[in-house]
Amino acid sequence: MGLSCPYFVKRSLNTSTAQGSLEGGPHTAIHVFVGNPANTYREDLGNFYSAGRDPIFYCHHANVDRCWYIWDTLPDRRKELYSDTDFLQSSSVFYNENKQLVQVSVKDCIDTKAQLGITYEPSPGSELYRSLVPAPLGKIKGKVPKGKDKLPKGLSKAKGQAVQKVGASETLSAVVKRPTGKAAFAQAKGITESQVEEVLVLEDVTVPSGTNTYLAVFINLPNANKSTTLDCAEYVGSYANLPHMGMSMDRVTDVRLSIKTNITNLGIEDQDSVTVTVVVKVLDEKASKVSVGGFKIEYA
Ligand SMILES: [Cu+2]
Repeated sequence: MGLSCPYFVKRSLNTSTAQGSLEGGPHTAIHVFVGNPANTYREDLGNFYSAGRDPIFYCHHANVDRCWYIWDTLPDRRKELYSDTDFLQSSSVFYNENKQLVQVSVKDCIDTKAQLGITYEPSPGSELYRSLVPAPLGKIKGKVPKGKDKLPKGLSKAKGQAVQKVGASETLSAVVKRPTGKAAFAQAKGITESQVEEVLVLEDVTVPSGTNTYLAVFINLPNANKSTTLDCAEYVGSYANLPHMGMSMDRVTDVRLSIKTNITNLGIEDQDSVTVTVVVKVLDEKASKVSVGGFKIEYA
């Protein structure tokens, strides 16, 4: 779907890497929200090393698997073969029910039904979610503010690759151009125009080591803030970071979020650009700053 990238530590700004949207968004957000801020390292669920001590860990990860399955089996999803050998051969080591270490690679468990014997009951909640068309909140519906002058006071505008700091109580907005040439892109990829995804990329999102973070991203809602509801047409998605005690490295990653259904639900297909607003909803007091290197929108 173009929402993911090879998953490795980003060592240079020329390297494109991003966590999967499911992992970096709803998966990690639960860790951040359930972890106890009264504990030094937000144990149990809020830190990588201790998360497995919380019984919720197992329900939560089973549900993440279920979300993947629901997405993977959507009838209208663009099917792409899982062909990347780095992905298929990546593996983890677990203890089995007999206390023996076993190594399981992605290719051994990618087909949950055939390889693991797992299926999921159809859930009325999933159907509700699939058919949900959230309403727009913004008063600027149908109009994108053009340029810095039109952005509300107090918001900074991202300039190219310049690093923008997003503080604990701040938001960051930028006017970002949408791509052109959808027909040619579709033709080159051998898909129909309606199958082309439009992906918002927050480039080089940098989270200082040991920081619990939750960022919410909106389009065409420059006044969005910490209290803004997420069940609106402007809400695009989220990115959360889970610290790992003992790891002293800033995390740098691109965050890729599909804005295709937002564009449709907002009725702004004919607009050349959108206003992107990043809101920090959770940030450790211990942490200094989170920054975003730049914004772009591309087809996938
Ligand atoms: Cu987890």
